[in-house]
Amino acid sequence: MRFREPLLGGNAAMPGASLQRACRLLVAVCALHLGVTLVYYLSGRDLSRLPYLVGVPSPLQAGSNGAGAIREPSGELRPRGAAPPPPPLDASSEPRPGHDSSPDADFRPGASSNLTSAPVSPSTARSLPACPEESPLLVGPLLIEFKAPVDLMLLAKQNPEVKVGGRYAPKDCVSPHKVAIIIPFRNRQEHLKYWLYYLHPILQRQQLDYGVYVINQAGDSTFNRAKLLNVGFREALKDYDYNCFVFSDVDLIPMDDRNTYRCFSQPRHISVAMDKFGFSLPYIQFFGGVSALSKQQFLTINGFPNNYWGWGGEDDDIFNRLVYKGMSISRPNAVVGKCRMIRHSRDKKNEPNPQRFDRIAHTKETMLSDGLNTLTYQVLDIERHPLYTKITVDVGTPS
Ligand SMILES: [Mn+2]
Repeated sequence: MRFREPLLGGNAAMPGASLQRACRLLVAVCALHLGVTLVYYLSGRDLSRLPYLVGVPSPLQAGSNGAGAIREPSGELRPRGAAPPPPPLDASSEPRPGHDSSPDADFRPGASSNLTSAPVSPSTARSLPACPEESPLLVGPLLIEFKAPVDLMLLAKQNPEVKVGGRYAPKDCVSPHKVAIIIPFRNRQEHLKYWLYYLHPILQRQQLDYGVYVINQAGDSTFNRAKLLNVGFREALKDYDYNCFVFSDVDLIPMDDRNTYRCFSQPRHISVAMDKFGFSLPYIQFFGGVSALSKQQFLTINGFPNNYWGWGGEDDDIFNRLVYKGMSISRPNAVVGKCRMIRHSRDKKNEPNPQRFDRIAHTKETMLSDGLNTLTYQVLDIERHPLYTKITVDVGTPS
């Protein structure tokens, strides 16, 4: 600093006017260089598109991020919880720019990956940065209650960024978490409405690239939760290259949006502190309610068992499969992991399964001969609703 003062002051502190002029020139060149570098940096670090982007406010800077990020969470802390993100400044955020199929792709903000894809419109081609490790949109504890009825039409309007079939991906960044949420289902439309009401805003704030799949068991024979989950895994993969699967009961709602519905290096148990169990685990091996497995983790255990008919046991079988394959369970803490279950009476045709204890005792032998590799079912119907995809399936009857 001290060296420059005489220069900038213009006093004849230095010997020789020509030397002084040369120094000024040098400073000017440096300033120009700095300026140009800054422009390159701010224009999305995409060198090839500089001429196009200069002077065009990038969506990242131009408010959609800020406005969305700030307004959305503030509404969420209050009872009117599911206040949706405000309507986006739509910049043709059409389906997944430059999608790539590697499950754990490293989404660098660099331009190269997108330049290799087919010619597309400028806004689609512009490379998005990777979403941050932890979403800045999270608000923490949520008030969850089941009083006011939910209007699905209104709810869809409140979630304008959710695409038909219940698909969503962040507009401003690329999420590495391509999550299919699989909900085993039969005759619980009222519960589903609450689930959609609370979860869509949460999942969007978690910056996940997700889709919601309701797997509806046709007919009225005994319910088979685990088989429906297997069906969901297989059917969702026909839609999109999901790399993570969250398996959720329809009546469980997280009470804290820091409990991220995504996958981890080990299988994740998500519903670790249910109100039903006094906000703690009923037993240490408990893996029921809501859990998340990466595609690879799911494949490693041959999926879930297909032969647990009626209530109970299938979650313990899944836990055993994971342990036998050398995995451990990842969990959030009991504060972040709090969740509410919608109170209900036992469903018809979902009586406790008397065979469950015997089956759980033999997981090690049965897991290779019962699972994804023996899964058979018949899809009867696929409905794409605004906030979810409903797949009605015939899973057969107990043999
Ligand atoms: Mn329940």
